[in-house]
Order: sequence, then structure tokens, then C-alpha cells
Amino acid sequence: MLPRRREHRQAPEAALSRRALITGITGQDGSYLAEYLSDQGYEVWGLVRGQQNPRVRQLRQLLGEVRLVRGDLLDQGSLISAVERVQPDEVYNLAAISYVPMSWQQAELTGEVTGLGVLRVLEAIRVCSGISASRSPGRGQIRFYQASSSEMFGMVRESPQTEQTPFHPRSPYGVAKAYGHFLTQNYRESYGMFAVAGILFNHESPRRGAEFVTRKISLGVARIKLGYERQLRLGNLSARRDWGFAGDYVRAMHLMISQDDPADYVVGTGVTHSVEDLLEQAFKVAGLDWRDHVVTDAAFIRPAEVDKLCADATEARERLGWEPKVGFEELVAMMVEADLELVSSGGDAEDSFGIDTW
Ligand code: NDP
Ligand code: GDR
Repeated sequence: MLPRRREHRQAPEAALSRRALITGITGQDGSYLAEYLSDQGYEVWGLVRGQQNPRVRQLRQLLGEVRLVRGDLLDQGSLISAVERVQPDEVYNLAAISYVPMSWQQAELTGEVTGLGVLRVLEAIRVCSGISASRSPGRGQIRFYQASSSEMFGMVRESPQTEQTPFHPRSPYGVAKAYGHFLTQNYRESYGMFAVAGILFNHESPRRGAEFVTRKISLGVARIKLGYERQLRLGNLSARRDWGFAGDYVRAMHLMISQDDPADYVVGTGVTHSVEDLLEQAFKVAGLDWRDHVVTDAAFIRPAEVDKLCADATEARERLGWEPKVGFEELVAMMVEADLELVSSGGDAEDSFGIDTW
């Protein structure tokens, strides 16, 4: 099934000349951010890797106006070339190996992409801008946003978590994100670069990858409801997360990068639910009882778990004026309904990237 292409809306005059480069544009957040910035009048460029990246076709169908440049977070030269070619005003570094369990299986690669990848993007900006220890950025410098994560809090030292809460990551992914976070702060302090990090809590949507628990559940519900499956196998049902809607979170990214002074912000709803709550809600949308279908499977238990996360986004609310618009129940209903439509029309998770049902 082909995804629907969004209508092009009129760009506001003020932002007509701004140019954004997004790494990770083929991911969930990349697609929402590209849409959002296009609507703000930006010229949007996306960095894509690989010779035949299958998600590029989906991205093109969703967002025809995005321009693409080849590059890989593992390849410093490709990032320098991309920045030279695009000449961006803003760079959003969303690319990462983002699936936490994979970070134990491929810990070194996760360190390279999710951790050192941040260094390579910052270096590309620094080198292309001619910034050094003795040469500060001038006016009109390239601004940088880093996708930091609540996974850095890991075994939490306090709850809810703020910008000041110390980190105790519990996975190679969380450790790599902590490196990228500190490096972003370090480039701001060392070179005076406009570099900010958003510490974003879990955010989801019908475009979420099928490996993450929300989407695994919404797809599972749809397949069970429509008779394709009888069971859904999951890991730890008592883990608690602060789940929000991805469309709300990309607004926060843009607000952060648009401030007069660079600073890092926690972004989340401040409400936490367990995986069991999620199951209750998702199965209810389809008129089912999760207890009839869910089986726990040790294969999905992690070597070290993050038990509970909850954001204190006071700073984002007060200084950025950011607030989430979509609550938990609405989010779960949106995802289940989108997957019921997807599965009933013969599609699967790979087709879901461009389906707009909200
Ligand atoms: P996704 O997993 O959906 O997208 C990851 C993106 O990274 C894909 O576009 C992928 O491209 C790209 N990528 C992977 N490896 C490389 C590489 N070597 N070079 C270039 N690009 C690469 O993630 P999300 O959209 O959910 O998240 C965006 C960012 O925000 C990530 O950094 C994630 O860690 C972080 N984050 C996400 C949260 C969430 O709840 N969604 C919360 C907090 C932080 P390809 O198509 O080529 O695979
Ligand atoms: P997370 O998201 O690890 O928080 O990272 P995920 O949806 O994978 O897991 C959330 C919680 O659900 C539990 N769980 C399961 N998870 C998955 N994926 N599959 C299962 O079968 C399952 N059963 C139970 C997990 O144990 C966990 O506690 C996401 C990613 O987007 C990161 O990139 C991002 O940084 C963080 O959110 C914030």
C-alpha cells in the first residue's frame, strides 16, 4: 500500500531562507521533524546512508520536497562533504542505533554510531565553519541539536528526572548517548558553538519502528484482532515509561535550537505508565483482553533494565513554552487504529512509515 503524500502548505515569509540538515531523516523523528520544519518554511535536507536505502522511497512518497545528501555517521569525510554541500543554518543529529537491546549485541557499533557519530557531526560543523580554539564562531554560525535520551538516567537517582539529575546508564546505548550528550556540552564550552541537547523521554507514533514495545503491541493487537495471530510475546511488563507523541517532541527540538542562548532541556509528559497499562489500553481499543493473548518470554528480558522513567519538563515548559498536546490514551488509540487500518489493508510494518491517520 502506498503512503499518502502530504499536501504542501504555504511557507511563512520569515523563515524562507533557513536551511536545516537532518541526520536520521528516515527514522520516526526525522520524518516528523522534516514535515514540521518544511511547514515552518525551511529548506530541509536529509542525510541518508547506503546505496539502496529502502526507506528513502517511503520518505520521498511522504515528503517530496525534502532534498537528500549521502553520508554516514561512521564516515567523517562524508559528513564534512554533506555540511559543505548543504551549507545548513541548523543541523539536527537524530541518527543513531536506537534500539536498546541491539546495543548489547553490537556494542562496538553502537559506540561508533550513537556515540562517536556525534563527535563526527560536530567536527564536520567545526571544520566547515573554520572554528578552532583560537577562532570562535561568528554571527550566523551553524546551530546544532543532539538527540539525547532519558536512557542516560538509567538506574535513576531521583524521580522525576530533571536536567540536573545525574546519569547512570544501563545499556551500551545509554552509555553512548551520555558520551554524545557530554560532548555536545563540551563543544559549546570549548568553542562557543551553539550546540544543544534535548533529553527526550520515549515518544511514539504510527511511524515507530516495529521493534519498540508500543508499536510491537499496536501491531500485535491489530494482527490478533484480524485473526492473523493469537499470541503476543513480550518481556518485562512492569517496566514504566513516560510515553508521549513524537509529533509533539519535534516541536521541542525546534524551540531549543531557536533560543537566543543554547541550553539543554528535559522533554517528557511527566506521566508514567507500565507496559501492563499499555497492554490494557491497547487491547481495550480493539475490544480485547490482553490477558487472553500476552505471553512473557525470557528472550525479551534485558541484561540490565531501566525500571522507571518520568520527566520533570518544568524548564521546557517555562523557558520554551513547550507542552505536549497528545496524552497517553489518545496516543495508544492513534497507534492501534492506524495498525488496524494498515493490517486490514494488507500492509505491514514496513509500509507504515508514510501512513497518516491522525
Ligand atoms: P529511529 O531508529 O527511528 O531512526 C534512526 C535513524 O538513524 C534512521 O534514520 C537510520 O537510518 C539512522 N542511522 C542509523 N545508523 C546510521 C549511520 N551509521 N549513519 C547515518 N544514519 C544512521 O530513531 P527515532 O527516530 O526514534 O529517534 C531519533 C533519535 O532520537 C535517535 O538518536 C534516538 O536514539 C533518539 N531518541 C529517541 C527517542 C524516542 O523515544 N524515539 C527518545 C530519546 C532519544 P537508516 O534508515 O539508514 O537505518
Ligand atoms: P526503550 O524502548 O528501551 O525505553 O528505548 P522500548 O520500547 O524498546 O522498551 C520500553 C520498555 O518495554 C519493555 N519491554 C519490551 N520492549 C521491547 N522493545 N520489546 C518487548 O517485547 C518488550 N517487553 C517489555 C522494555 O524492557 C523496556 O523497559 C526507547 C528508544 O527509542 C531509545 O532510542 C530512546 O532513547 C528511549 O526510548 C528513550
